[in-house]
Amino acid sequence: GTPVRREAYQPLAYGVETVDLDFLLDPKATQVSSRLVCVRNPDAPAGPIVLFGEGLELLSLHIDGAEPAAGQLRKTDSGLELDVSAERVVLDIVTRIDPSANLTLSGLYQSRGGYYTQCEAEGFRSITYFPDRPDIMARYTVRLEADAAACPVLLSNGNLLETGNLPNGRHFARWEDPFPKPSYLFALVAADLKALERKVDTASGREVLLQVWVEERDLDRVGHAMDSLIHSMRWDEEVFGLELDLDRFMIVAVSDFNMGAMENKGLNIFNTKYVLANPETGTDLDFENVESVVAHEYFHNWTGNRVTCRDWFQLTLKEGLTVFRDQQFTADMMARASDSPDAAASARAVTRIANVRGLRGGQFPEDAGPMAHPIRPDSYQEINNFYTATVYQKGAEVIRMLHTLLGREGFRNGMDLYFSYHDGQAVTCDDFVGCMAEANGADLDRFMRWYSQAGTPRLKAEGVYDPAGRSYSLTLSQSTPATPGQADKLPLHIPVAVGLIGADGVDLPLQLEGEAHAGDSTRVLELKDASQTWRFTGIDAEPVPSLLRGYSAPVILDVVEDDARLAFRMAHDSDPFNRWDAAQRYMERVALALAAEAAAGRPMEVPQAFGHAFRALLVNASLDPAFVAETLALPSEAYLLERMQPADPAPLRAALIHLSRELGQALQGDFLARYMDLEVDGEYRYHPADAGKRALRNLCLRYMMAWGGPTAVQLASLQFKTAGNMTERYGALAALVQSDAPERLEALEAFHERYKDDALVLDKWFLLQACAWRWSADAPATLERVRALMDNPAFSLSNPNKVYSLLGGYFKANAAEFHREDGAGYAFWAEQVVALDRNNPQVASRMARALEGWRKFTPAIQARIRVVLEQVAGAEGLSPDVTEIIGKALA
Ligand code: B3K
Ligand code: ZN
Repeated sequence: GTPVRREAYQPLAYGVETVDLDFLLDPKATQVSSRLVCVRNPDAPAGPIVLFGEGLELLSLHIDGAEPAAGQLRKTDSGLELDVSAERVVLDIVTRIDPSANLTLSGLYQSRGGYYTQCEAEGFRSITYFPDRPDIMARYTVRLEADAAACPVLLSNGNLLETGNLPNGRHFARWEDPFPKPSYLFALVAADLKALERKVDTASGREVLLQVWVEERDLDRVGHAMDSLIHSMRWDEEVFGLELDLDRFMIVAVSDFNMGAMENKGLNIFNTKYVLANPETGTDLDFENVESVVAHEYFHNWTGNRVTCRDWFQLTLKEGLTVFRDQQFTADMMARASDSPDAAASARAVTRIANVRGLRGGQFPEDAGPMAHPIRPDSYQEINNFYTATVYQKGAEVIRMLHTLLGREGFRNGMDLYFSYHDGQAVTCDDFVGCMAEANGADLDRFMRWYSQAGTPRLKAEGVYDPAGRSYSLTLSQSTPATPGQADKLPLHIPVAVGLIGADGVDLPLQLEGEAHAGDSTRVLELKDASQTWRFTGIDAEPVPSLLRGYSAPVILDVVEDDARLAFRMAHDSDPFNRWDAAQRYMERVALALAAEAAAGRPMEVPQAFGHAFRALLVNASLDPAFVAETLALPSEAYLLERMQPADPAPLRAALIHLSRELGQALQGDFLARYMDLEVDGEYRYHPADAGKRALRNLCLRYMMAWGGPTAVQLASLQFKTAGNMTERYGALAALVQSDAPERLEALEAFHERYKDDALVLDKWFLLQACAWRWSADAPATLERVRALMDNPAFSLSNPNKVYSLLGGYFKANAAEFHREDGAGYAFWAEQVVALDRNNPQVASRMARALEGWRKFTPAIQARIRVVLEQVAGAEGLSPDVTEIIGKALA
């Protein structure tokens, strides 16, 4: 379709003051009655009342109680327009919809016999006619009526006013949300659910009711979500002074859901994956994810709901900020269990590392491909395609830079000002940054370019030591590559946290030219021009720079560092993030060099020095195991493919297999020793210290298995059989899947048998097989396995979690198998994208995106991919979602 443009924003002539909804829920014929009090917006140009509607059957419409006059009501491409002259009119609209036929999982749909809604971004318009835009904020009351046996629980936003029984086995409930909200935050649930409940006091002493609603059989898996919710409430009170504003806060878990969760006011709806976790079914990572998604949605109550977005181009206003908040929360949760400041710093770094891994593996490829867009896009064809890593993850990095530039207190002052000016409003990113600037007397004009420029900036650093002057000059230069529609880029305002390490491995105190004395050993330099130089004085010998500490800006750092210097920083950098980064850079260098050898058909050899640097971290028992696990884990293939020019998955995979195998073999004794002494005794608890040990232990097991000796197979089998929790069981299975030993199939089989009725655990089983590498030439090909798994009774193309695990795992996390030379992976992709698109365009579009970065590959690979891109482009009845992705990929 025609793109929507940010510049074209116009307020609507009529807003809505109150909405009264009445739902007569029925699987095939749900009747929705809506009464809207529409009010003329004095700040908007004159115009009709605009109502969006999609796939609705209009039963009746009355204006102030009367039928519309001739010509007063018009049908448009997107809904209805109504000409009225009064300042204030009451509309009564009755529509009928068919939830059972709605497989898009947007709007009102059914899942396992219950009714659920998903309205962000534009789902409300497929429930009823409405000015469905985030700048239309109204107060809602909702009446729900449904079959009492099938749907004993009836929920909507806000406070419960009344419930009652009706004839014919029906019942009803009435809800009222006291806060004005945009339609995308509307929600209802009618289903057979049970709740875990807690009553807690807010900081100001108000008692609030917390509920987590799940199917009865899942009640033993909700404790962690409830704890996470309570921790989130406390954190937002303590760190931002923000309290829950409702008397009741509900979380509902549903197993058919397009994304992670949704922050509907007072009624968050979650994918079961981010609610349910107990030691038997969830890994440490699941526990961590539940905690951070619960926090994320809860934090939206202020950053998103109380202050919302004026239009969807401003999405990062709420998403970037809320991701930043949930990242800070997770870091605090990790650190609070630590027993020393160093341990706390390392724990925080582990969170930061996970954030940055996500950014590099997910956002960098997006920013380098045909979908590259600024965190505040200028146009889109389908808004659902713009819930991206750029808007979310890079958006969070932009907020983090503000935090770095303004400091913790300055940032908090900016937040306070933001709420004091904009509570209850729908605003823009300029409004947010404006508050940050005003509260701090800061000039952030140049900083705003982060909102308008796409592409990952390159930061180049060159240092020159002057022995005579005892000074060290650091020159930082920046450039941003061209992206689609943006040929020329301007310099950005980039905070670069810098330290200088002395020859003894200890940080030097830093004194910039012109300063009276030395200060901290990490300094934030503010690069604003294309190139700037800073001179550090009082430096007795050439230092080793440690740049971009804590990853202070979302850029690619380009600095000449030889292997020895990387090994030095791996051993000594006092900034744990940079210590990890040094290890990753070294590993990347080794992996890409091996891949080049493999591509050229030459033998691969792992440099000894790398093995030594790797081993030094492996055997260092004074380091936090969680941190060590991060430093020794391979960089993601997605990220390495981005760094490889041209990208070529097969030799890269060969290199990674070779590297893991060589390390596993050379360091077998060390891996085994660490494996043995990292065993966690006692009952499972989700605790960062225990989780760190399990993570490193599982990593050791995988390296041992990569080498493949009999001890490895024995250990993995034993761990698999005796595991007392899912982290250990799944860790062992993941290791076994790397081998060709018969134990591999036995374990997969046993796992399936044990969990065949457990949807979420089976998702892991599907994922593991979809992502499996082939460790030997005669291992069975993954594609055939994936196809066969689609016939498993537990698999379903209409359940997004299943699709993300099996198909998403194969398309997005198994490059060497997906890009197999005969093109069979691509043909499978085309077939599945088209099939998915018939029912669920959002899920189809996510899968379609697996090939958008096709131009980074070798010419031979590109030629094969072009064929299937064109094939999908020519498919009949393609959704706008997939059309946009494929169109941009081929442009
Ligand atoms: N705001 C939702 C995402 C909605 C996606 C719509 N396609 C979840 C979140 O970011 O918290
Ligand atoms: Zn969000």
